[in-house]
Amino acid sequence: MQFMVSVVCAACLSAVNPPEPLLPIPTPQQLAWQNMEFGMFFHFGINTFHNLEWSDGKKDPKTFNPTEFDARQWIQTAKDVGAKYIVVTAKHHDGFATYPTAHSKYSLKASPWREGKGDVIREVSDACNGLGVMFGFYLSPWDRHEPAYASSPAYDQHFKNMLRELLTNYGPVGEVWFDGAGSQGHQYDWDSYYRLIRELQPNALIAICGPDIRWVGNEDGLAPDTLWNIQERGGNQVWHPAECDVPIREGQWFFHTKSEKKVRSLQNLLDIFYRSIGHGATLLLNVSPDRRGLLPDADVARLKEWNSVISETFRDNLAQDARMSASNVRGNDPAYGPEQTQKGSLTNYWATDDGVTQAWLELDFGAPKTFDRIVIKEHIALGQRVETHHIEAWDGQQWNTLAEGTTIGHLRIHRLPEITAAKLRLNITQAKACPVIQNIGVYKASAREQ
Ligand code: FUL
Repeated sequence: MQFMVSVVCAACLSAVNPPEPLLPIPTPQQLAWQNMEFGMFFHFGINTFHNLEWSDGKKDPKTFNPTEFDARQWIQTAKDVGAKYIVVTAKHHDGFATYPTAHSKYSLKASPWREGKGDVIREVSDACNGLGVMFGFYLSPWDRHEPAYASSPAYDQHFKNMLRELLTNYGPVGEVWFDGAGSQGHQYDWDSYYRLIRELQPNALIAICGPDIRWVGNEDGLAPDTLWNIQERGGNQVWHPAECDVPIREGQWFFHTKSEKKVRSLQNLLDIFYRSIGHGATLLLNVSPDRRGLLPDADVARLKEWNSVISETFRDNLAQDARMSASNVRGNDPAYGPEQTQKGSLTNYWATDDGVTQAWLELDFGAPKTFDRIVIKEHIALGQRVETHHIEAWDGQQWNTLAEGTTIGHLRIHRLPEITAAKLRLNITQAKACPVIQNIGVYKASAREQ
């Protein structure tokens, strides 16, 4: 959910020092990625032509033959529904490369598609660059075709050869997705893969089997209610934000004919939105290109419907015109005052004095307003702090709790039963250090949400 960005940073102009970062904090690349919130996953390869999720590395490359392949349709659709990045399969577990690698015969060079001269990764990365969408690729470590897989050192070399091609021939790469599936018992020299990525694409984030982005732990698109970006790794606290990957057709990452009924319902996709992005994670939603090489019409229609409902819900922010107050303001300086959360910016925030870890922020609408969605963001550039909070509304006589929550992090959306109230409070009850709140939003959900 994007708030408007204002460029003037109030805290930067203040004589009062900003809060010290609470370590660990995100790298600039992680922070930029977390602000993206939503990406699209594309599984496309030999399996697309066999109604298979996993194949054994023996399917004939001649069966790879999309009839109307158009990567711009994929990326334009992704962009139209709000995705800021994509991840495309360059090689799945079957070993079939969707680009003309020099290191395996099992690729689209051996297919009839464009007489073996096509390159899915080229066209997808070009479309991304043309449309301003961040490009990423999936390269399966597990390989059921490659004979070198039997020997770890030989396979490490093979895998790095492919990585090198993908990291040098296709422009900027934002995310490299290393799937852990099928690799039980195999030794990989992960550190050497990471070094190569850092050397060739220093801005690329390494996801899942990697240090920059973690798997949320399920394929349902759901993040837990309490979501910390901070994780314990090898005795250290590190910033390791979560990505929720989920296919739009239940249980199917690759295209299958006659499976349109598996396209998730609008309400299911809305629930996924609230429980992934709305819990502070990033959502990577898989849409499988079909045998034409296009995103299927039914899936595209559902995506557009979903996006239009979300846009409608979050169009009018009632917090924008509210009178703001707070129990504590850092240094009593308006540069850290609660009004800063109304600017909808990435750099302005409300903060309390050091040592003040319980505080409230109040919104006075001046007249009763009806709402059922509350959006809160921490300024995670300075670390993740809030441990517990709740939302209260004033009924004319007293404050009543509408929702209780734990972490806030990059984003927290509370779905409430519809309520009419003139005043609302965000009450922070426990935090690791003084809270730093970047935005707050109050909305009434679209009638198309149930
Ligand atoms: C899993 C794989 O086995 C699936 O085929 C798919 O690629 C999914 C994203 O990750 O581990």
